[in-house]
Amino acid sequence: MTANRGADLLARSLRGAGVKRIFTLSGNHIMPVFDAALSAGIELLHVRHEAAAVHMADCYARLTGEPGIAMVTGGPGHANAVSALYTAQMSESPVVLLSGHAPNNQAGWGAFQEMRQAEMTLPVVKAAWTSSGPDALGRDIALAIRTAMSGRPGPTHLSLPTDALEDAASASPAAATEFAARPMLLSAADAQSIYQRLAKASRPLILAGPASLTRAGRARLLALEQASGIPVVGMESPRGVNDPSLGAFAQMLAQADCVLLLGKRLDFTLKFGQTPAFAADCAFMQIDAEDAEFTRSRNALGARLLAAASADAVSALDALTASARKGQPQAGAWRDEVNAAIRYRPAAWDTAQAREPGKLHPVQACRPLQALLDSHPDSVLVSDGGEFGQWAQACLSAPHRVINGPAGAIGSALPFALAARVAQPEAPVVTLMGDGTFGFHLPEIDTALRYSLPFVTVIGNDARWNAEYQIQLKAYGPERLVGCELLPTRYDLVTAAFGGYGEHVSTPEALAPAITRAHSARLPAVINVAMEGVPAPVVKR
Ligand SMILES: Cc1ncc(C[n+]2csc(CCOP(=O)(O)OP(=O)(O)O)c2C)c(N)n1
Ligand SMILES: [Mg+2]
Repeated sequence: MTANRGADLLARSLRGAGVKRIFTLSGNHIMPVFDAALSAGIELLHVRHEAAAVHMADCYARLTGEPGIAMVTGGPGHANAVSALYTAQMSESPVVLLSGHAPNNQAGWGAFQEMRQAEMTLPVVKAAWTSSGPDALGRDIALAIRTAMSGRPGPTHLSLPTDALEDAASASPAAATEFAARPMLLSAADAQSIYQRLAKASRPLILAGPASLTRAGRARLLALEQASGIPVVGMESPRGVNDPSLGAFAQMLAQADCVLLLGKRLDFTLKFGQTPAFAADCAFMQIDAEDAEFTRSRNALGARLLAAASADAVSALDALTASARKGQPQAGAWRDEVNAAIRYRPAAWDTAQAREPGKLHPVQACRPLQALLDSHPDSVLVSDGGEFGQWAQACLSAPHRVINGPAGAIGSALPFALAARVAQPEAPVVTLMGDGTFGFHLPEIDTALRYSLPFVTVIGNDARWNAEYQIQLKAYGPERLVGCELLPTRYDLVTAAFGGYGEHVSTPEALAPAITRAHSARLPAVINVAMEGVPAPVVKR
């Protein structure tokens, strides 16, 4: 077997760029890459559904700051992976999806699983294309990674025709510099004028987007807040201004007189900048890597958009912090008020109880996990969506936090948990999701066992798709509930059947000891909590 196939060029280029692992599911088209990865020393972590591979690459990227690489087979394997790209796109996560593809020399013939893959992917990625041949693969993978990491980070896609992978390649692997993100710097003049306008305002706010909500990103947000005295708030929830993890923040947002959108899109999460979410005379400025965002904001705000400057979020944060450090921070009363609102949780939560016997209230199902999260400086909190996810995000915090993000898609949390463990081999990984959500990627328990990836999952089991049930209740009334009921399935027993650790909890006192046992088991662990299905919290003071 020749060791300089296109597949070898691809694998060596990846390894040369520091890529150590690929999240994947096998298939005919990509077997040359499996073979080449073996020689190149790249670990293949193989999963049970292609979307899970993409979700894992997404979480891995968010936690490590490295690109997350997923690889799937052509046609149906590729199609299965596409849905998960939307979560990565909306969370601004640098994922590269590599998909096998029918050979170029059979293009249009009706080849096995031939499909217009790049076109199918385009709406959910920054760039997508099909490699032209073996010698292009080094350059292609470098461009795919560089594009994913630069500007507003996000997914890219490269389709890999089988003849490109199998035919001999004569090109050298792409150099490490070809993979490196290209910074988009904020000019010192823009930084200075934007900062001065903010400093003149009475109630300024800086809003950052999902890319800034990694642990390193949050450290940058804090540095800017401390240097400027201006509140800096990151937003990554599909619930937007009503994100329960931001407490009563919406009430402060409505009082702001000058808002800087720093890599934060002016989209549905911000109610498009309109009243009553914002004061009618609130001024806006925007720093973004994508000109299309300025157009979007101008359409929504007109003359209220005072300034627009191009830069990536990291560069902008650093430049603004440098500007802020040249002067005195603002007096902190407004900042303290905003932060107190964000921390606010109703006192009634401390005594919240389920009305039905044999069930826990969501607060009771979440809060006992905080002790485990507090036990390590690198612990990871993973939360999915649905009503239970909102309670989890409102009740718990951790040094690393990974949520489903503005995509609002459910199902990613279990694959996220596995990837979190890969990224953080020692720290507790705590995952919370609803019972409906758990069903999406349940067989990844098997993957977790194969790779010895322990974590603790709490399932808030209310035996329904409660988020949608609550919509029906509110919009159509209790007589018109349809299509949202599930069974009170014992997901702990399902987990145990795979070989993982399972417990069922139906009283509040039983949860804390169950968490301790689940953590000590050093297995993928699922605590199935019988939970009352209540609406997600909307926090107001
Ligand atoms: C991929 C995807 N499918 C469907 C939805 C719509 N949806 C949002 S939350 C939800 C219910 C989730 O149920 P569960 O995981 O049990 O959590 P619960 O709301 O019951 O706490 C559904 C169906 C979605 N957001 N994403
Ligand atoms: Mg549910």
